[in-house]
Amino acid sequence: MTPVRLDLRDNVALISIDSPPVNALSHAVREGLMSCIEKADADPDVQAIVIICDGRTFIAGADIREFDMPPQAPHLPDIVDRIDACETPVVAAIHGTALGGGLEVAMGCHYRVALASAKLGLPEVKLGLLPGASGTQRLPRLVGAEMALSMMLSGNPIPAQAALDAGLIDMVVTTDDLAGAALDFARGAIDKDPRHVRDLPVADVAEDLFDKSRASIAKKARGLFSPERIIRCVELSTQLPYAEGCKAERELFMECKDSPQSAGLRHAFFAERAVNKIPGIGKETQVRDIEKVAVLGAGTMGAGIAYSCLNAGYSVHLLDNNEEGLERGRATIHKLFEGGIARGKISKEKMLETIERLTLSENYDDLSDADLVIEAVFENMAIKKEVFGKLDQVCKQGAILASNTSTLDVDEIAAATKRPQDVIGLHFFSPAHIMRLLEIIRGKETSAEVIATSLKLTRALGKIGVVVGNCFGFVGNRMLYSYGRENQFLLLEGAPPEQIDKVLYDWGMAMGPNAVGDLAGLDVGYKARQERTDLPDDPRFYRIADMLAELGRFGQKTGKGMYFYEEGSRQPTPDPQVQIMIEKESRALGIERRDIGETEIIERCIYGLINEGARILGEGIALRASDIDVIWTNGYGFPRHLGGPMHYADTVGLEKIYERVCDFKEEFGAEYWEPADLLKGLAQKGSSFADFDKKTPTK
Ligand code: T1G
Repeated sequence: MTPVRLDLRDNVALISIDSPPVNALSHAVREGLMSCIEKADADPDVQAIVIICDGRTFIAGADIREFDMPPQAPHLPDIVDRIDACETPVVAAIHGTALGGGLEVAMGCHYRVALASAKLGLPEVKLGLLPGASGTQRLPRLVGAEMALSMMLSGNPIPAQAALDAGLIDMVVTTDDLAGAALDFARGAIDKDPRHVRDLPVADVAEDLFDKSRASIAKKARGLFSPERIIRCVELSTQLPYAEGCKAERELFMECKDSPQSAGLRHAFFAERAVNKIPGIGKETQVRDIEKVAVLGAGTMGAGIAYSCLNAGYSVHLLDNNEEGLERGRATIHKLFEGGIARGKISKEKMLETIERLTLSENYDDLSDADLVIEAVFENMAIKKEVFGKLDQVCKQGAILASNTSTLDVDEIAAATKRPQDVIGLHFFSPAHIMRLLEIIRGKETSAEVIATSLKLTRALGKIGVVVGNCFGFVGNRMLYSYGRENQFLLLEGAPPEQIDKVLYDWGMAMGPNAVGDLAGLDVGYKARQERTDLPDDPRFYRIADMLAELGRFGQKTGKGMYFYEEGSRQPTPDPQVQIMIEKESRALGIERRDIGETEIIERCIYGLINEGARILGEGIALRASDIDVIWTNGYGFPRHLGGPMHYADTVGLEKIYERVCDFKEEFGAEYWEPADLLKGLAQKGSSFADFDKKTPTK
């Protein structure tokens, strides 16, 4: 059954694509589209053609899954050029999203009409690619080089009205009858000469446009492969005839497609969609209604969580056990709204309307009608158990009791209630209103309904929820311990903090571990370690971090941490006092300091992370290796273009990783470097984490 059909509406041919879920340009769709176009253009009774899609969206691009397969004809550039070559006027009728190859097909058409709610864009850069079917040559001809560049370098879609204003489309359809409006528009175009986009000139271009663009990507797209090639293509669109520009575009597209970066970004795309597939939790799983959310604890995290819930449309009840705390929380939320107004993200009116849904109190009884309670109090087990005990008494049956704990045992917290099936961990990342990641920790009693409801809440908050099992630090923070441990040891063995940070930053991390420690606050990690009773009996273990915290050097918030910070600055400055302290401590611990190279820093920090990830996967705390990748790319600044630590391990090869872990075990001992059984098993089989994931059930 071909996913493309051709119907005649009097003298207009209606070509409809029906290939759920997003009408991606799979081989079957391309074949169907090409044959329908040729048939309609050759039919003397056809005086105009409309291309439209069924389902929730217009074509959302090439079929990304096919990029790992040998290319099959007809190829998209040929289809786009065949549409443009039609003597019969062709109109694209757009709803939902016209993205990537979908917008290229639309720009191959002579006219474009779109529903007001539609969005149009070329997001290829987010996949490490560039528009490879004439998009880099056609968009500048329609909207000018400057706007074309900003659309392709950001990858963000624009709404229909902005597309009309820019000349990308010819009409915004304000009725719901898109097909009818498009057919009328097509009939109106019959007597007009088709407007062949390929023949349009690129409007005048500012002298310094491309230099400016290159300067802007130097920081924003640090280390990325495709942005420079996008700029090159648009530059060529202003210098070369259309066909030659497309030839150059194709070559640069193939370079991007075959780059490890695109493989990493494509992995991240599908990994973020796979997190919703939880065995035993499907569309049939009951979901509870959430209207009233109570947030317990008005500190930085509590206020950020409350703000996110308010913006997602929930009524929010913020509770704290003292008036000052409550006032601080209220002030933080107001400050976040003012920031949103200043950035044009929300209007004053919308803020006032939204803040109406916020209530404050110091009384637990006010939580009795909450559908969901998110506890965000001090990271201490005794306090959390006391809080959950109280919640168990006051909250209505069926209310979900969630803890924002970042490390503590969710089952132990749940045991403080008589309803452990309604208890779950919802681990937000700081700042809670910005970070997209949410670790959803299922306890051994947590019900499928509560997990399904938490996943729905996560989507409503515009976040990515990854369901993980319960252990100390869950997935993200447990792996962070290995990464941070090696950083701490490297400091004692001879690598200055600024060297470690520069090496990992240049390698791709958003920030080095020592700068991250200062940003998050060294007191936070210190208190969490004080809570633990299972830490290694090793005087070197987080020694420097503990010493800094005990000196009150908490990082940015105290102007001093591992680094020194000028008043009001977030710029880390190496502090000779700290270096002296570290060297003195090395001597006290009998550690002979040495010069440490870049490779060793990367391998010890990153391979430690991977080995712990493999252990977590082997224990079933994470369902998929790709889930671990989503957690680290969205929660810990791991470079998205490397796909995440587990995907990166596959690109290096698990044999190599396993071998190096064994070397480190030899050199530094089994306590920290015992290879994970899963890593050993996969490496010895010549297998990969991707192979492991293929065996993970999705239902
Ligand atoms: N190819 C293959 N599968 C796709 C797909 C695509 N382009 N887009 C979505 N899917 C799958 C997705 O994996 C999921 O599957 C389901 O559709 C629903 O997606 C030559 C080189 C359109 C805004 O980058 O941004 O064209 O998990 O959960 O939240 O120049 O999907 O259900 O099995 O994301 O409503 C450029 C990518 C390609 C757009 C809808 N296009 N897609 O969001 O649903 S490169 C893109 C999206 C290209 C040409 C170049 C979003 C969406 P499953 P979803 P959603």
